[in-house]
Amino acid sequence: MTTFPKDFLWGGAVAAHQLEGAWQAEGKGVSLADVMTAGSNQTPRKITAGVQAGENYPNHTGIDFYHHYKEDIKLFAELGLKCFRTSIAWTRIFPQGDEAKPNEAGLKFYDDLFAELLKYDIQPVVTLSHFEMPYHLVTEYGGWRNRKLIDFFTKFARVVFQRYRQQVKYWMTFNEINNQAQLDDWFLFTNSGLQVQPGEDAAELMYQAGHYELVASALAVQIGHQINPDFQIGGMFAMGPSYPASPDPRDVMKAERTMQANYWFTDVQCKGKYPAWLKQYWNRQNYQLDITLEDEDVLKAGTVDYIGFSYYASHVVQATDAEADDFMTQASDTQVTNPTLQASAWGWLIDPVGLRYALNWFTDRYDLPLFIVENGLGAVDKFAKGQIHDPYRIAYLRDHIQQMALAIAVDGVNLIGYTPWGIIDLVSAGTGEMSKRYGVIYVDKDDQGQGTLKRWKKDSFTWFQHVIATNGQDL
Ligand code: BGP
Repeated sequence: MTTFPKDFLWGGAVAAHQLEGAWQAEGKGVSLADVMTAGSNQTPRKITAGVQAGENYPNHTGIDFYHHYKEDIKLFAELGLKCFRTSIAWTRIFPQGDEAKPNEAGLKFYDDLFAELLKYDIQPVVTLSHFEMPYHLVTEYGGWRNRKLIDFFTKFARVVFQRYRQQVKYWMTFNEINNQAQLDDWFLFTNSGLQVQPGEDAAELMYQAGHYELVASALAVQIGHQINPDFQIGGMFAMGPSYPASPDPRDVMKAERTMQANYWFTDVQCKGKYPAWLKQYWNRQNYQLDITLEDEDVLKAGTVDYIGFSYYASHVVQATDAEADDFMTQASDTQVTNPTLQASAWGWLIDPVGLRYALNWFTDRYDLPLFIVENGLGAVDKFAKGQIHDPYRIAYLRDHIQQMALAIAVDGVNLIGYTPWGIIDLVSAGTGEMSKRYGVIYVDKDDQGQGTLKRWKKDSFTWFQHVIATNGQDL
């Protein structure tokens, strides 16, 4: 059975704000993540109005990757990684977001980081915007509700494309751009820097901001290809398939609606145009969106080269009478449990077959190369005498890799790589916890920010090392 191609990109994924720390080093500006406190499974993170004294901001220190990256990359090399997905912190390059000139010290940091990776033949894979835009763009411009953001973002993109045109081949524009479709306050803020004001329609605002991001992304694709025609520039989507709760056709329709409502961003980035149902929906809602004919041409000309996506869990949805044609009903309102699956300690349903389903769904719909740029299990690990036994993580990764192998060998899916999330423990984006760990490398730091920051290999490190060494043959 042919499974993983010879040049398959086994890797690991992180985002700058979740691990670098050094939040004020060498001119770095304040990002969205810098104004979010630590939360927990029970307590949501607070978004504070600027950095406030006396609050706990875990992203300020992360795991201090900024000062430890050489030692960490050495471990990645030992693990056998072929690629490493990270983001470039926008605030290191343009601290406020609207400056005329970039911050040279910030650019230099990524010169050094990428050089260190390449020294070990580890390819950097880069996300341009991963929940960490400059906070100044929120306070001064209202985030992505403002068309000016397109210029600020494309300027940032041009600068880093130009600077790293020899070092980086695989890029992604916006991390999980589709999360905001759920209209959750946290996602609206982290994705788009939006804070809904009294009297505003959150959905209309999200559509407007999303449109500007899509235009910015399409322009970035074009700019990138001009700078280096070999660049592969992808979209990045949060994929969590929605299954119908029963064979009742209304549940099946509900699942279809939920998929449409969550993946129209993907339609635009891959097909270059909005789906028909969405335009009808905007008309029915009487939304007055600023979408010009020129924008539509930009979207057409800036489709992505591949689909990057995260996959953690699937969902089950159930129809309720009132909502048949309301595309904005949040999936979570009508989610029901799935008795066939186990959940993680954070309630995320563990569904390896759902990953194969997702790979097929993307392929059937868009026929583009696929790159799984996040997947993994957030769990509490026990550290004892320098050892971390994490068979649950090994089982999770193994089961998902098995489904990837089937999708390649049986279904003919064009899957180019796999970068498990949080390959080294880092700050959780959703809760700000350190104790929600994904890594195969353990970092000694707790939720209160205490610890030596020493790195330790978990059992999953040795296991994943062997998986990569055998190109996924021996799981
Ligand atoms: C994705 C984000 C990541 C990441 C991951 C795990 O949504 O792209 O930044 O953190 O989810 O989520 P969490 O950290 O909340 O467990």
